[in-house]
Amino acid sequence: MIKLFQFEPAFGLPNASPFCMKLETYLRMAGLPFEIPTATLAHLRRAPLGKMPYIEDQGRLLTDSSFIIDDLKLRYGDTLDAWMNPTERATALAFQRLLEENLYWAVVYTRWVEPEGWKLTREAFFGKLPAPLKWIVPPLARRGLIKELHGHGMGRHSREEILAIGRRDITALADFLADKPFFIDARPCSLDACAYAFLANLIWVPLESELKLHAQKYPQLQAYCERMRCRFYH
Ligand SMILES: N[C@@H](CCC(=O)N[C@@H](CS)C(=O)NCC(=O)O)C(=O)O
Repeated sequence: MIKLFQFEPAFGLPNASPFCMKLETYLRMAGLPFEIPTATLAHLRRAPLGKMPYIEDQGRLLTDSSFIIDDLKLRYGDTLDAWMNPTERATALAFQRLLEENLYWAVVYTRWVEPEGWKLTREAFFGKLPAPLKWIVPPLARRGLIKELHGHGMGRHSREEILAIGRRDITALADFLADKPFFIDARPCSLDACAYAFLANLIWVPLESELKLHAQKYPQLQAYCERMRCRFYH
């Protein structure tokens, strides 16, 4: 059975990491049996690229949610995306990149840099660490994330600019989803695993960030998250 290594559930969500929640959602959507070994930060030390999620399957460790999904498709069949035409595939990839390579960093800013977000993030990811680690690790991790934000480029912008970038992405997602049940069509595809994980991590977290407030202006995004939850987490 596939072992899924990820952070422990937080914020009332399966995972506070959108990448972990994306992979868990994909496994559920594809109907692949998996188990989640007791989540602990110690798993992160075994992670092949130092990031979660990763899986252990048939004696192999695989990492990166997208590479894992590609590998699972090859070995267990592609039940979710096989129906898509090249234009739909290209569109799905473009939205995946918007979520993972751009909106993600605006969300990281609201969670790791803004003081209200940091309070919640600190508790969600490090709340269970024993002393003295729970005093030492969080500020180091936060410093690392701030460095990454700077390296990505997002962190070089002002707060207002970062929020404007995030709001534009959210508006694009809402406009493209419009009144469709799923992102590409009436059928869910693997982009929906990603979109749901990122949107739920905005709309359903107990952090009243400006990005959450913006996302909540679009009833279709809320209805979409509800639809995905009912269909794949029951
Ligand atoms: N491209 C990776 C991104 C995974 C990722 O960024 N994971 C973050 C959590 S959201 C992580 O494990 N960070 C821990 C660290 O950088 O130390 C994927 O798709 O799996």
